[in-house]
Amino acid sequence: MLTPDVARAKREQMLRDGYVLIENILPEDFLDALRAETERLIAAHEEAPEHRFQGQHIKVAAVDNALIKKLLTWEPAYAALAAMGFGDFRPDRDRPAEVIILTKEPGGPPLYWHQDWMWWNDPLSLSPWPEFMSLSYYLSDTAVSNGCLKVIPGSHLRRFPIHDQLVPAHEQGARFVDDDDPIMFSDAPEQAYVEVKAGDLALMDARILHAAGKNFTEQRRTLVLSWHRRPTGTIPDYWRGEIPPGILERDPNAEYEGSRIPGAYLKP
Ligand SMILES: O=C(O)CCC(=O)C(=O)O
Ligand SMILES: [Fe+2]
Repeated sequence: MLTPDVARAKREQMLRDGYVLIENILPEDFLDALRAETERLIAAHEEAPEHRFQGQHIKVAAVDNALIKKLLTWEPAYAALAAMGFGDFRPDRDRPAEVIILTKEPGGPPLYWHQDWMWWNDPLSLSPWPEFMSLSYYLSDTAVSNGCLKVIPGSHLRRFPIHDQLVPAHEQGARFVDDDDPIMFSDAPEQAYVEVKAGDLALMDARILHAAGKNFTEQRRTLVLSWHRRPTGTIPDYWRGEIPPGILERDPNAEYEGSRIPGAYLKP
């Protein structure tokens, strides 16, 4: 269990940097069961060419899979979130509770720089606290050698030069870039590597710029990721800071056209 001080420090890191690690959330027997289940699902799946930078890309709904249901209701994870003030995050309400199994295959390519926020026209993009985050469980230890995650801390709230040089994420273009694209696979001066132990829980604000390296090892590096959202239009109980006028004045009934391209709401 996180002590109140540790939980607060982790929340502060999440708000400031856009990511944080919560160590040792899944025990070894649960990890083993997830390894066996993901290997079974991967064996029955054919990796689509457009997913090669993300590896296998398999969506599994909790209603279809007891082990995934167990993961998406895993008490130690949700207790840690609650201790941090993130107890109102739930699996994304726009679709059934699900995970995405993502991999780096042995020798697999790096993943391009991108962020996963899809509502840059919505003033919610100004939120100083997270509204939409990924919960990521890596099933093996990660390091630069097997293509660990890298992030640009603070890039969820502030525009960095690389924001204006990227091809938009995933289906909007990045899936089709050349393997040697000099920007999409670059080392950014501000980047930080996120090395994890199997069983840690990694949280990322959907707005943060992130990428992953090439897997130089002979072992598959598997990640089970799920998107979680808090109730839109509410202020978190822990928030004591100023509330951006754009958030206060946001019309909850307006239709904001989706966009993966950070616009005027992301300021330098
Ligand atoms: O492979 C990883 O570590 C990150 C995956 C990711 O960010 C994505 O597929 O959107
Ligand atoms: Fe991502």
